[in-house]
Amino acid sequence: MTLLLAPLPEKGIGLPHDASLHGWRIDALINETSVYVGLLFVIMVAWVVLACLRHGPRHEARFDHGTSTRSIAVGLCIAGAIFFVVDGPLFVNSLILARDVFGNFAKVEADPKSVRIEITAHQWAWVARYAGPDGKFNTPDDIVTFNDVVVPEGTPILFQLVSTDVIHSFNIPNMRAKIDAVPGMVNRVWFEAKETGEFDIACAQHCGLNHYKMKATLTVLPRPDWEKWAAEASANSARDYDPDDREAHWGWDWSEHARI
Ligand SMILES: [Cu+2]
Repeated sequence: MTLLLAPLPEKGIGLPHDASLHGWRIDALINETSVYVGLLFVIMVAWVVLACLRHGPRHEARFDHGTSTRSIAVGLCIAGAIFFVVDGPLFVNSLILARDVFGNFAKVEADPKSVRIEITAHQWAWVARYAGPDGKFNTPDDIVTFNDVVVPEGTPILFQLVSTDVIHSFNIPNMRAKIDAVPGMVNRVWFEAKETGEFDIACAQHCGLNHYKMKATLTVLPRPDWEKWAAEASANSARDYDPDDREAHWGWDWSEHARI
């Protein structure tokens, strides 16, 4: 098995390396936001500088309480321009992305190649469960890993997540995937890796004293290598299966009612 284990370099001060198929869509929204925020910052600073230069100590102060028709009209125009040029398009584009890509679970669920993984978050670790060859969770051939998620490249990976204690957040920056694990809910997220390698999984909600320890590893393998890994891991699980170890049987039936 050839495996690239060296962490990918994170160059510069920009976003983390994007190793996912659809990550560029998120990056485009972030970059668009940054451009508008930068532009507004420059306009505001120029405005303040201009006001300082024009209205020095010898200039007689003229002011109102912002209740004049002119003040209200100017305020509404600026707010409206910002909303329709900046917030509105960002909001609409986010909704379109959520509908067509990141929230389009029906399409990913229907793909026979996709890999399903259940994640249980707890203070302070991630436990992952794969269904194994029978396709059913909580059976002897399930693969269970601890702080270690192994997935194939070029395949949609579907996660359902729960938490047994407090709110955690399953965050894989290099895959632009992030979702909270909330007690009492099954949440979900998906991504597709476009390259092999090792990537960080972190918890993005401050979840207690040892929050910093919730670091796991995502390993992306070429599909044939992953299939070999899964077959071996499943055979090991089936051999070591203990029907009396009830604590180990925490999996659930793949939920139709999972939410984003
Ligand atoms: Cu956490």
